[in-house]
Amino acid sequence: MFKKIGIVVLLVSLILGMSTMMWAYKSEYRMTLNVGPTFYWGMGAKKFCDLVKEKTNGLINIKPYYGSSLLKGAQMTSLQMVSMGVIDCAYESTINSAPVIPQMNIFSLPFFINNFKNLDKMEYGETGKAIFKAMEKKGVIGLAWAENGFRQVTNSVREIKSPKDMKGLRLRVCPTPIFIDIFRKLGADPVNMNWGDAVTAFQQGTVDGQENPVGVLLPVKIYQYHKYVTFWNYLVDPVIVYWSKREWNAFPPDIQKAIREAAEESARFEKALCRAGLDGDENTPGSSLYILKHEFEYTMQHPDPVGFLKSKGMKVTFLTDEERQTFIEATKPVLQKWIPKVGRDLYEKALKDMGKE
Ligand code: X2X
Repeated sequence: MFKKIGIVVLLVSLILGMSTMMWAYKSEYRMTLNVGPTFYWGMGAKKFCDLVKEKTNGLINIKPYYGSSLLKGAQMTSLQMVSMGVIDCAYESTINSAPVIPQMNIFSLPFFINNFKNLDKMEYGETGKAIFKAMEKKGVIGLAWAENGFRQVTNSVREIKSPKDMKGLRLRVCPTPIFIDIFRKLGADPVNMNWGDAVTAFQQGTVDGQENPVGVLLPVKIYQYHKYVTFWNYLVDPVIVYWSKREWNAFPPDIQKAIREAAEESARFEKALCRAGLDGDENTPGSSLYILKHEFEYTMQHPDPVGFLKSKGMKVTFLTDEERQTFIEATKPVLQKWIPKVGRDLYEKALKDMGKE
C-alpha cells in the first residue's frame, strides 16, 4: 500500500517537475544586436548563444537577430526594448544604449580614454560597476563587457591630420547628439544615420566618410569606398551583454550562473577578435592574438588589420603627438559640455580608475 502511494507520489512529482521545466522556459529567447554575423561583434554574439545552449544543456536557446532587425534598424531603441521585456537580451554597443542611460556617453567623450589599458581599468573598475548599477535601475542586467573598439575615421576626399582637413566633409555618424557636437566642432558636416542605411550611403557617395572600429571597417570592405583612414582612437565603443531584468530575476541561480559564464567567455573571445593585431603579436603573452591562439585555438583571418587596409590601397595615417593635440584642443568644449551630462561623479570615477587624477 505505502509502496504504491510512494510510486504515485514519485510519478506525480516527476510529471510536475518535467512540466515546470517545459513551461518555465521559452522555446526561443530573442537577442538584438546592431551588426551582422560576419563582424567580430556578431561572431562574439553567436558564440554567446552557442555557449548558453551548451552550458544549460539546451534549456535556453537564444536566437540572434542581426542588424537590429527586431527594431527595424532603429539601433538607438535597443536598450529600451530589452528593459520593457519586448526583447529578452542584447549584445549591444554602449553608444546605442545612451538614449536611456546617459552615463554610457562616458565612452564617447572625445580623446578621454585613448587606449585599451585605460578602457579595461574603467570597465573592470568603479566606472563599470556604476554603469551596471545604472542599467539595473533601468530594468536590464549587465552580464559582461565585450567590444566594438576604438573608432577610426575614414573618407574618400583627403587625408585627415588636423581639424582643418575635416572642413566641410560630410560624415555619417551614429544617431546620437554627442557625435554631432564633436564633428561640428571639428568643422565637418556630420549626419546622424542608422547603421542599416550607412553602407548604401557609402556606396552612393551621399556621404564622404564615416567613423568605426576595424571590426566594422574590414567586413564592410570600407576600402571599396574610402581611400583614407586616420587612426586617432578618439573615442571607444564597448559592447555590453545584458538581459531583461524581470526575466533574469525569474531564472533559477544555476541558469543565471551558466548564462553569466557564457557571457564572460564569449566577451573575452570577442574582445580579443576586436583587438587582434592592435595590442601586440601572438608571441606577446596577454596580447589578443596570444589569447586567441592559446585559450581559443583560433586563427585570425586578418591578424594585422592595419597592414590589411594598406594592402587594399588605403592611405593609413597615425597622428603625431602635436597633430593629436590640435584635435584635443578643438574638442575641449565638447568634453566640457558633456561631463555634466554623463555625471561629474562618474567622470571622476573614470579618472580615478585610469589613474589620471
Ligand atoms: O552604428 C554604428 O556605427 C555601429 C555599428 O558602430 C554601432 O552600432 C555603434
